[in-house]
Amino acid sequence: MARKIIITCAVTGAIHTPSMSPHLPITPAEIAQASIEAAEAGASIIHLHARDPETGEPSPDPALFMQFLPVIKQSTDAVVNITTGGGLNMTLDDRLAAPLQAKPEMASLNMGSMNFNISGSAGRVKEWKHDWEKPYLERTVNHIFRNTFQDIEQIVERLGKGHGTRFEFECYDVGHLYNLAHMLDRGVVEGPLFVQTIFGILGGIGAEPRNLMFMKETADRLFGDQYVWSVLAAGRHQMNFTTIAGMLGGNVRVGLEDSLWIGPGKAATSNAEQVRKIRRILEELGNEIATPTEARQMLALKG
Ligand code: KMH
Ligand code: ZN
Repeated sequence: MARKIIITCAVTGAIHTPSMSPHLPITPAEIAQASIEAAEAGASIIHLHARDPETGEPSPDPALFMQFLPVIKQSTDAVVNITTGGGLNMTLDDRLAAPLQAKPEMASLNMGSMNFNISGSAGRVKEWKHDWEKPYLERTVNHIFRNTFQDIEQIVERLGKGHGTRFEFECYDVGHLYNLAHMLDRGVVEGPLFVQTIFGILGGIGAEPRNLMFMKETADRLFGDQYVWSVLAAGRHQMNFTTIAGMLGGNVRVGLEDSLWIGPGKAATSNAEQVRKIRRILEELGNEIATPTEARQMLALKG
């Protein structure tokens, strides 16, 4: 089979706030609709967070996830990937609550503790629509995104070993690749590893093409043929980084979680618009896009 590119779409996340874009899906119905449209546009994996429908604030409440997960499952064949990164100030138990209930094929697994600041991805913040937004974003200046070795092992133990969920390993810097290699060496995780290398989050490695090459070369050395490479880049770097990654043999992630833009100075009006754009670029350059079935094969998912 010729190599096919997996497109992941991360539809809402926990960083951007409703005042930054009227197109950010917030309610369960909006998240379901955005996911279905993204899958129809060519995304074979949908990465999901939930939000409080009243305020838009990120929420770990499994009841909210359960309002959109079955709708997405019924309407698409896409792989459902639930965050374990959650949002600011959520405990590990909060972060695990929805995935433990939903037992998805895939969940995110963040490979190290770090500073994590909105500035890397948010674009411009002009006004605060909800009371929680300003303090929420200000908290990032003294916030640690906690992912200790013990946290990582606990997520693998409870979700991976417990329910057969496989992971999108989120690596925001070179050290995170070594953390993952350490887990591989100790037999905590096994291949094929879906390694999501992330560029342009303030607190992680910057969005420069030489860093993309360095992360890829490091992953090649550490994981050899035991990994499947994917790339996301925050904000305005999203489309050019994913294009380069596609041409270098990688897979790609887009979506409004990672960027609110569709082009220079132009806001994206939907997740599907971003999926269509990267698909168009990659197909124009001679690549083929993976179906959900092909993505499941490439990543050894439980289906
Ligand atoms: N917001 C992305 C840069 C997670 O959900 O676990 C990383 C992410 C984290 O997707
Ligand atoms: Zn996420």
